[in-house]
Amino acid sequence: MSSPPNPPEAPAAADGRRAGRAEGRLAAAPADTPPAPCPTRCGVVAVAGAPNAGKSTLVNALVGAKVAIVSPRPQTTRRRLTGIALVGRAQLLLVDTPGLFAPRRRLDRAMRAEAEGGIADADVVLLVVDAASGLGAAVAQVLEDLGPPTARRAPHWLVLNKCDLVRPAGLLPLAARLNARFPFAETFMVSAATGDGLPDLTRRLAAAVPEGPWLFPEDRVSDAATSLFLAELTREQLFLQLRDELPHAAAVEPEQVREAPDGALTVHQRILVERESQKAIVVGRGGARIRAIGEAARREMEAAMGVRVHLFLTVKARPGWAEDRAVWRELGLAWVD
Ligand SMILES: Nc1nc2c(ncn2[C@@H]2O[C@H](COP(=O)(O)OP(=O)(O)OP(=O)(O)O)[C@@H](O)[C@H]2O)c(=O)[nH]1
Ligand SMILES: [Mg+2]
Repeated sequence: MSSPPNPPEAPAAADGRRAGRAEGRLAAAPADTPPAPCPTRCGVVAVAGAPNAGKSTLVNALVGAKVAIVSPRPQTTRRRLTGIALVGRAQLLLVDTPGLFAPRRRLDRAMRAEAEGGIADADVVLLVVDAASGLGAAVAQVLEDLGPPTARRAPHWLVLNKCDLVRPAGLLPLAARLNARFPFAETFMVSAATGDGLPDLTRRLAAAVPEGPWLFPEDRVSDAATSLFLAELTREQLFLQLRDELPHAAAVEPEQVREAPDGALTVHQRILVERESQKAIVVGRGGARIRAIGEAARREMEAAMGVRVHLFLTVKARPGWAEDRAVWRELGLAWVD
């Protein structure tokens, strides 16, 4: 198995930056040969697909740092997030999108609008399909929603993910069935979890994005504000530690992040749920559950930021938070009517 192209040797720092990216990228040319023109490239790569296909895992693997939260449950990602990868002279802006599914709530509609916006703005669209689940109803719906390819639209590439979970013999027939439904320009077989197949994918992406200046400083790994990223890490624990519909009924408000002179962060966040009964579950007996959530989230924060973190969580039952514009602003969500 090969490793991801940007090994996570340099973790994301406090403001979504990464250290030590530039060294050793361009070998110095001998003095008597004129330097060959080597323009930079920069482009937007939308990472789209059905819920739970492994889109966020793929973005993290390509960036080489954890920028997006991941869970075994569908509908983990709620808003668009750009992870930034450097491949040689190319800057890839990898837009992680919420999974495409039939919306019911306003929040679902917002997630879908975020995903569609990400696809519309892209230079290349990666359609991620869980190879272990295959061509089920959710993927069929996504393919139908894509509609016919047109000359104006960005090329769509099929990425069969989770190939570590399936027998290789099953992959080609699955790829053929998917290509019969939509004429993908390219097909890749990868495992975002093991990194298998990713070096080839990144090389091809780097060649496919247009020439142009980089849009972000080279040490950035994501476009997210630190406070929102830290709130996402707590929300990830809600998805990992709570059952049934509760994670979908919850949000994490990033109330305050303060940095001490020694770099340590004091983070205050508020978990919002819909009902008092849900609040009781999140808090747990004697506060055991909220302590476990806070402990795990704090460890993730310290790993991502490389500094000590003091995390203070409160839980509030706020009926109708998902219909409240002011709360959406706090959460960094774009309101949809
Ligand atoms: N075995 C295996 N598991 C994977 C792979 N990629 C992702 N997963 C797992 O699949 C689950 C879903 O991954 P996510 O990255 O959260 O999926 P997503 O497409 O972003 O999901 P939504 O945001 O809910 O749409 C997690 O449990 C991941 O660990 C892979 O290549 N192999
Ligand atoms: Mg996701």
